[in-house]
Amino acid sequence: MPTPKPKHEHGILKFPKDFLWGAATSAYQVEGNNVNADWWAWEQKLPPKFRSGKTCNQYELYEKDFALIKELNHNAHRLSIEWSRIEPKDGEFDHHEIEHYVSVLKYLKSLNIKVMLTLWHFTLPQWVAGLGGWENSKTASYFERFVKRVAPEIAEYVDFWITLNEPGVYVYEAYFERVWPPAKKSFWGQIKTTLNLASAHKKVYKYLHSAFPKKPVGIAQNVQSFEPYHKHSLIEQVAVVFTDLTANHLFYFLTRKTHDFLGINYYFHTRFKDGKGFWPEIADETLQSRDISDLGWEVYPEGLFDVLADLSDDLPIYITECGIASTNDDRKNRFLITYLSEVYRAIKAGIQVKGFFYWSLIDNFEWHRGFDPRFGLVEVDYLTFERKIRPSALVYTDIIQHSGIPHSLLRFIGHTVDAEEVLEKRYREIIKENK
Ligand code: IFM
Repeated sequence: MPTPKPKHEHGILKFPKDFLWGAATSAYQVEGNNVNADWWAWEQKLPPKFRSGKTCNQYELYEKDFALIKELNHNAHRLSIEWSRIEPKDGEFDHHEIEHYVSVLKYLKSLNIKVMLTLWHFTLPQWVAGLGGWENSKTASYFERFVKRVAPEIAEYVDFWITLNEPGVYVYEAYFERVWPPAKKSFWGQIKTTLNLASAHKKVYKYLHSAFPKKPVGIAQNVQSFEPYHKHSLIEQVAVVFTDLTANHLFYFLTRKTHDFLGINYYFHTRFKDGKGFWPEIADETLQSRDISDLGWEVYPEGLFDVLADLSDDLPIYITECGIASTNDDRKNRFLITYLSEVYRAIKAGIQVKGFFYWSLIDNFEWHRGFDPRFGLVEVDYLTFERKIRPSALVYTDIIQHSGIPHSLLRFIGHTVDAEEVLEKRYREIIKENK
């Protein structure tokens, strides 16, 4: 006879058996010493606090980090390779660095982890930037040449390819906010960059797809949940439709028919509020007393369901990034439980969500914001490079081990429950080792 459930306890919110559970990183943000990248040159002009330096030193410590992945029970991992290491000069490939990545990926595979590999995550070799970066139409061919050189050497250790990470965010930060290189005010620069990124994706997709037909290819696109502040404001509705089309759908449209899956990175919920000007303003979350991360980004799990439903079509969807910068681990716990509950809801609604990669496995270099934002499931001490598993990492592990969200964790929503107390019973060993 099955043991009856304790009173008031419901069953686990079960995810599909083959669901991918993992976390994501990018090479420049965790490896350290990427001296041939355009970002490196750019950082040298900034105060020391904003320079990546050795960041988490994952270049040397990757085995340690991958052991953590295993310990935390992830069955998948998303990471990237650094173009500027592999091709530091035009057409000159560093065999030593290719070998390094072969070792990295081989090790990850030996742990029986599904590997999702990003080929471009915001940084360019300095020589490419010197020739005009993504504004130069030849960059798409340089990128294709790089991929054709490296992919055959690493393909056996890769399960999914991501050609580009967040092309729209790159254009926004580099040409609109101008806080990333090339930090240029140029409308045409934005247009050319967008089109050249789209062309790069298409070229590389075609190559990878025919060379390695069994390995799905996609991009990781940053998508936002947009809403009008006032239900009946026409101009706010117009702003929502326009921004949804340009920010969420345009790049997919420019690269249509060259995706085997949709990779989506979800962080933002934006409300447009009619203000003094012609175009609505973005409403300030802090003024609305909403729950926010250490970066001031709103915690809005429902938006994840919204973007999944908005983008859902015939293709499988992987949530290639979703995470929170917070030193308050209770907030991180609630984040994981509530956002994953939305993923559960989406799957129940028939949306083909196949995996979730929390951003990020470890704390890392958050671009122009430096090291203060703490996104990691694992805390990094930037002086000693020591890693320490946060209790929230164990909440994620608990979900992974249940292949769903158990009742004991759902209790966190709306209540303050001491995570360590709940988890201690299940993960006494890991908690002890990390104290
Ligand atoms: O750190 C970044 C990552 O490089 C791309 N997606 C968003 C993350 C958090 O800002």
